[in-house]
Amino acid sequence: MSDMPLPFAVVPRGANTNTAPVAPLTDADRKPLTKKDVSADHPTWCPGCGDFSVLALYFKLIEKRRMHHEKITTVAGIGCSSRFPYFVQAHGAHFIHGRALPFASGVALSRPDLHVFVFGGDGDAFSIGGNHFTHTARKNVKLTYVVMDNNVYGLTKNQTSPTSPVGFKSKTDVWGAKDRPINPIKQAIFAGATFVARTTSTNPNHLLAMMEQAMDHDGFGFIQVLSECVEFYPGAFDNSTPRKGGVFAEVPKEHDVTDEYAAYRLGEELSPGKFGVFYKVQRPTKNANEAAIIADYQSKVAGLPPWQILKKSFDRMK
Ligand SMILES: Cc1ncc(C[n+]2csc(CCOP(=O)(O)OP(=O)(O)O)c2C)c(N)n1
Ligand code: SF4
Ligand SMILES: [Mg+2]
Repeated sequence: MSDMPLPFAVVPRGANTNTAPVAPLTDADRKPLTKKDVSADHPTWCPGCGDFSVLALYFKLIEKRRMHHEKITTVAGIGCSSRFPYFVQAHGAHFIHGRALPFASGVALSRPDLHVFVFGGDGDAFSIGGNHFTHTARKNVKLTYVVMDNNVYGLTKNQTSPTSPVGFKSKTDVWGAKDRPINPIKQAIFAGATFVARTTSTNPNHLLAMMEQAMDHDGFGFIQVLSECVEFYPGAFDNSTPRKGGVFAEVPKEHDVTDEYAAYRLGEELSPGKFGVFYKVQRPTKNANEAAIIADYQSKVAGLPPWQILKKSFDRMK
């Protein structure tokens, strides 16, 4: 809740807390943050991992959209991809495996001045976090969820993930995976996401464009980023990488992004499928719905802050 005092001080990592407070600068007065300003620890990903590209484009986005430290919020679960917040010199949380979305929802609902970005992997999103994915999508919480899909569990060293194709050999499927993989695009549309897109770490301009569009969307934005795990599933996305002989085919211009069934059919295409925005509609967000409830209640209780309204509700339940 925005006006509830926090029991701890929140400062960007590396910030000098001893300096006297200065008057807040307007965004126009402030230089855009460059990669140098927002890079934290050296990424510990394997050389060649697709996740590097997603991080580089996130830095570009921060610079291009003139986001500043106090507004950058990067949340993740657990996995190689989920190490993301460690590498961004701003506010963020590396949360529990599969539980990034509930945490991020709390931030997004209580801090309407922020745009929350959530990064994670295919296991994090669709396996252990599958139920959270469904419910965050159907509630249309305003945030951007970027799933770096490498079709494998990378951090735990090569287990079958929910997006691994049939036949994929891993430590958990030594004779080749038998189970039908989930289709993230169809899953997201079906669950109720209001912005659904696919991109790839090998096409930087496209990846940046998708992140920008998702950020501008007023609702739950989901992006599937094909991001190769060079260690445990090399070559997984060669069929969509032109320099490896693959085809990068964009969503046709005539596709109606508001047509749920058309989006679903387009999502049905087999790998590599199309790239771009499959689905985009406007629906009331959880944020707007909650804000309306709070405003309505505040009008009846002489402007109490949200946390006191909550406290009163809990007291009534005792
Ligand atoms: C509650 C819990 N269950 C299981 C694990 C072990 N674990 C850590 S990461 C991971 C899977 C990571 O795969 P994915 O989300 O696809 O991310 P990637 O490493 O491929 O980027 C698992 C099973 C954990 N850390 N916590
Ligand atoms: S194990 Fe795979 S996903 Fe993890 S850092 Fe290495 S290449 Fe990337
Ligand atoms: Mg993975």
